[in-house]
Amino acid sequence: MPTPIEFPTRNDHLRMWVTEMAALTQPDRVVFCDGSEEEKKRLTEEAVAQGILIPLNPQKRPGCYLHRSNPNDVARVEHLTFICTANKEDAGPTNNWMAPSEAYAKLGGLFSGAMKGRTMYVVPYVMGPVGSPMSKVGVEVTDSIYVVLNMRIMTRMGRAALDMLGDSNDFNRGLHSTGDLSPDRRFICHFPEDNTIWSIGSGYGGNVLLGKKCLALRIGSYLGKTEGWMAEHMLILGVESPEGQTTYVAAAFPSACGKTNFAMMIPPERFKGWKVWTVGDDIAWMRVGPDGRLWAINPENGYFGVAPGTNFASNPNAMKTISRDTLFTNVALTRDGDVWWEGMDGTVPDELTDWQGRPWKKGSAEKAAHPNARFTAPMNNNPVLSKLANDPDGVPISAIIFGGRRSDTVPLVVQAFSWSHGVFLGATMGSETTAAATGKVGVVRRDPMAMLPFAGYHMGDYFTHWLKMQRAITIPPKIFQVNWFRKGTDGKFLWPGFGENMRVLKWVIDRANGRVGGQETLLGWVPKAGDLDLSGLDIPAANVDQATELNLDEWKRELESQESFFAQFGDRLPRTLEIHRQLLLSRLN
Ligand code: OXD
Ligand code: MN
Repeated sequence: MPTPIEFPTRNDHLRMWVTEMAALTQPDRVVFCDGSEEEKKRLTEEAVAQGILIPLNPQKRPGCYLHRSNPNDVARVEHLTFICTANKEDAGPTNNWMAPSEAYAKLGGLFSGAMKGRTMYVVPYVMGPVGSPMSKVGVEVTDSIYVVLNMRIMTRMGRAALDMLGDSNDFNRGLHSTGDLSPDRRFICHFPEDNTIWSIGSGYGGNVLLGKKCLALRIGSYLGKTEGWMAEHMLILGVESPEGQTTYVAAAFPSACGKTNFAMMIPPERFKGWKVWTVGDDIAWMRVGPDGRLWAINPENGYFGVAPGTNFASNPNAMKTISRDTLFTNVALTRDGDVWWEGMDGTVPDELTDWQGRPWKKGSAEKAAHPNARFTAPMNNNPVLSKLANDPDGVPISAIIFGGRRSDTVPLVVQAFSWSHGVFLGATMGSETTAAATGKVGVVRRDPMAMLPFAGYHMGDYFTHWLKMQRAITIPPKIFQVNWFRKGTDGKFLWPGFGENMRVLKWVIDRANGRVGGQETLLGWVPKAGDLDLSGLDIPAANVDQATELNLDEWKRELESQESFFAQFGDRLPRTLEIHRQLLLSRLN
């Protein structure tokens, strides 16, 4: 007989739903999480005892633990991710769709009795600062201690969430079980019309930390469309000038384009007195304020970042952030109980334990850390955390940047002529696949606003929502497109990237504040000669010329590729976007 549920809340909607989920999954016991330190200690000890977490060397990494996931469960699974709207068309051509009745029945079968012999944890959480009118409450029930401990870092979790919810029925209902971890029985289903998420068969972050991609982006984007706000796959940062004026920027880059690095950037020597402050590194929720500007909050409370490639050169602030109280997933373990991954500072250790727990020797053909190994770290550890990161009002956004990974065609920086032209730039964003992913290098995968895997409804309607927002935003942010990844004929990057991106960011905020001129081109406004501060930059001037040049042949091909991308949206593609494509075509001709 399972023990009766002890409810720390009088909210009948929540009590009823938890009772239903327990009846379905049949756990041995149900535990409501309160978010306390005592609870963290208890669950961590339990996770260590069960081998779910391995304590790291407390001198080197105080409060840090290593988790190894099942080797078949190491990344988001887009092919097993579904948008379950009553109408198939509402999910659009870029999402997998399942009818809600079919999804509830199919996953219901898998969830039935799935928590037998296990504990069901009920995790109430807030996405966004507690009490902010922009924040949302979710409740995730899960049978994974790893999920609970990660949600503790990534969200404001426990008592505060129950207090914020009060008697309301307005919360996201998230059901998760690791099931048997079989990829054949793994599904991540979103029911935007019910504000519900069901995830089974995975223990990996993006599939199971339901506040992040599932609620903050897929369900969030749907709520945003319905309620008149925007949920975007964007970092948020503030750039402070030596005079103390801070300008806030939101930026969308596809996964693995260095968003976390950009969000925590340290300006180079040349920019003495300038500071970059992080508000968020992955997701922005944006609403129009009473002043007609767009205001953004970061709904998250921590960073779920990719470890490999992170080091004191690429991101010193991230290295400091993960020095304590961090959970590492699928990294390698050193002999003295520290973590290691490809691209870490210093020499490669002679011997390690690899991400699967196997002995590893220097020179081995296999990677010691999984390429998608992660750290989960509290945002408060970040030495450059913005003092407004917890502000319920958020920050006013002056510029929006769309970036991608393109070895040709797209210049270093361009400013859109208008909001709708900016939406066109975002909608046609693309990134090149790597050899590892497709076997063919340089194939452009269109990833509009970096939202292709994350828009919870029809992408054509999503573009329309972006265009409609203009009516409400009386002081719209300026929109820019950037590309740090253009290559020369020798196949080498033309632009040094990392901290040097501050030079481009400086032009962006100067433009946003109306402090600098620009030069009009076919594509948009670009920096006038001399306006991009290149002093002290140790690369040939010819590189910058190539990184900023506009190649007409490349652009003709680009526009053809955009045409076939747009075609799939049929009559849900807003005409405005096709008109922008045609206008550019006629300018080119
Ligand atoms: C992420 C992603 O994990 O975009 O943030 O894949
Ligand atoms: Mn992301």
